[in-house]
Amino acid sequence: MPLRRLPIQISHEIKQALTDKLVPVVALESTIITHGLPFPKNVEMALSVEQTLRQNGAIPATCAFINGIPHIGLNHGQLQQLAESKATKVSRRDIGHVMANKLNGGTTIASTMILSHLAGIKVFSTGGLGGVHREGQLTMDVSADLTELGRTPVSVVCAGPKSILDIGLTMEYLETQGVYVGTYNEENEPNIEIPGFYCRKSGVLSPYSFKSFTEAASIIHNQNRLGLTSGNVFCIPPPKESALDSEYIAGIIDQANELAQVQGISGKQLTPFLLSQIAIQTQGKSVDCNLNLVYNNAKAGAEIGKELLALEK
Ligand code: PSU
Ligand code: MN
Repeated sequence: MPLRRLPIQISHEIKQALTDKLVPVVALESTIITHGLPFPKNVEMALSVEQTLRQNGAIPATCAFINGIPHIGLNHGQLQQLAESKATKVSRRDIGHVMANKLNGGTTIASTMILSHLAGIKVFSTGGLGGVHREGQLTMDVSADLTELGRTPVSVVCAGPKSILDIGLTMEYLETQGVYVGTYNEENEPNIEIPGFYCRKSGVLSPYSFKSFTEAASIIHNQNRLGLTSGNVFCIPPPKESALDSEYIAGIIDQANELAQVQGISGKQLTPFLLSQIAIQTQGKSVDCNLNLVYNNAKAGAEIGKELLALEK
């Protein structure tokens, strides 16, 4: 469908960039603003990550639902409104409901991929991927991010699935869905592991690694040339300076998972609950790590976007 016929509010700047194909557009999600980070760090992050993308030669495209209308590209007032308001967490299944009821909503990775693909945006950077929750084989709590990656050709640049999840099961699920997962391996380390969001390692080997952003772009480009309809996950280990020690965080995560069970928290509330518990228990260290890795992933997203545009010329 031509862009102008879609019931999506796309900013003028983004429309222009998608038409001109001179500068890459990189999508950003907004559940991290509405449900992932505490106020006011969420606003700070939302503004700074956009700036990081611009400083690295890309146009930011933050996605969200405002009064039920899907938006790609928000102004500062809208970002602020979203960060302060009671917004719904919107994944694929929530979209029609939020539009029909004119609600504000933060988009998860899944729904950001949907909006991005409709608009023709191919690269999306964020913090952490949803996944198969621990005991997921019993609870069937598998993030809709994973099925979306199996059906929508958008590439997600992230710091891996959070260690609150079962990363091994998450990798199995993504393999079944036909999703490439690679970890950035600049230094050519043997046996590189998937990063576990707060930690540079997770104990689970990465199915693939990529040495450069050119290689990442080439993977996307070759899939596009064949018309494959699945997405990709490019994992960037969190910056060394702010990564947390795996043993330190493991105990805190176990406690948070236990508390969630005791309090009967499940479904879409589980991820936000675990994140807030971890923030409390680490006295904000997890939040600082989260912010730094979001900026780091934005830089990588901008580089991959630039390389992809060059290949598409
Ligand atoms: N990881 C983060 N912060 C977040 C999320 C993941 O570090 O806010 C959000 C993302 O929007 C992701 C969603 O798409 O949680 C996954 O939620 P669920 O597991 O309910 O699908
Ligand atoms: Mn879930």
